Amino acid sequence: MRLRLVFRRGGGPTQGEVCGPPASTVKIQDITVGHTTTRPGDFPDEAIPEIAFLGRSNVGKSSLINSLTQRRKLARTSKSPGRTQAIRCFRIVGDVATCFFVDLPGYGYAKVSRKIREEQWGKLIETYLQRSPNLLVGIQLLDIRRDGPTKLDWQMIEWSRASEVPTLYVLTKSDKLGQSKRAKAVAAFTRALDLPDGERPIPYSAVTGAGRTELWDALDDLLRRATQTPAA
Ligand SMILES: Nc1nc2c(ncn2[C@@H]2O[C@H](COP(=O)(O)OP(=O)(O)OP(=O)(O)O)[C@@H](O)[C@H]2O)c(=O)[nH]1
Ligand SMILES: [Mg+2]
Repeated sequence: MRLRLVFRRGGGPTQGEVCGPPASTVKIQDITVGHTTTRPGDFPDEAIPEIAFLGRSNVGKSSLINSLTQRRKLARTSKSPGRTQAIRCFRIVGDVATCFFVDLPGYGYAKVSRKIREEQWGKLIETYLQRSPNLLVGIQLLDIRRDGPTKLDWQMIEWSRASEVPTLYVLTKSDKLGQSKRAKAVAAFTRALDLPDGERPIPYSAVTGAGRTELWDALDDLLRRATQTPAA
């Protein structure tokens, strides 16, 4: 039986809201590699919530997917940027809901020609963000070692905000900073992103797993709301 989505674009809950019983860490029962495409508008034909991972090339999108699922080799990671060129979906069967994790190609990869970046990458991502019928939330990844979002990050963030895609912000590679620098970076990004009161980006390390429970709790909460049966 297909899950019925009650989530609506633009009307979604925000990261800081509390609703229902406290969220617990999602238990994953099964993971399979699903739909993969390089064609704009070619969406998965299964209507389950999609969680999309957005961020510049090499920021750690594929590593975050592997860390959240605790599968080391699910999404391909690489030291050389530009590894993920296609939209790749992973079907996650959890105890809360079944959903797709969507690994998107990173932006800002200098070696890809401008024409390809604008005509192919741009169309692929823009069409996905604007038209994907089951996109539940975008996870915007930002490197914690920067002082704030870069110019390209801002372009992406403005795109998501214009498309009314609810967004969670994750600061990657948090193991690279000591505790006090990490706290300062979280405060700086919170200010720069102008997040509503009580919300903050989640510092995450794919190396140590720090941030995993906090991020899963936020996703768990969104998935519960998206897949609950509406009252008659
Ligand atoms: N220390 C540390 N390194 C990380 C972390 N996350 C990712 N990396 C490293 O950063 C590099 C890029 O990681 P990927 O996950 O492949 O990045 P990506 O965003 O998927 O890159 P593209 O597919 O090119 O867009 C790899 O060398 C990872 O090992 C982290 O939390 N801590
Ligand atoms: Mg990748």
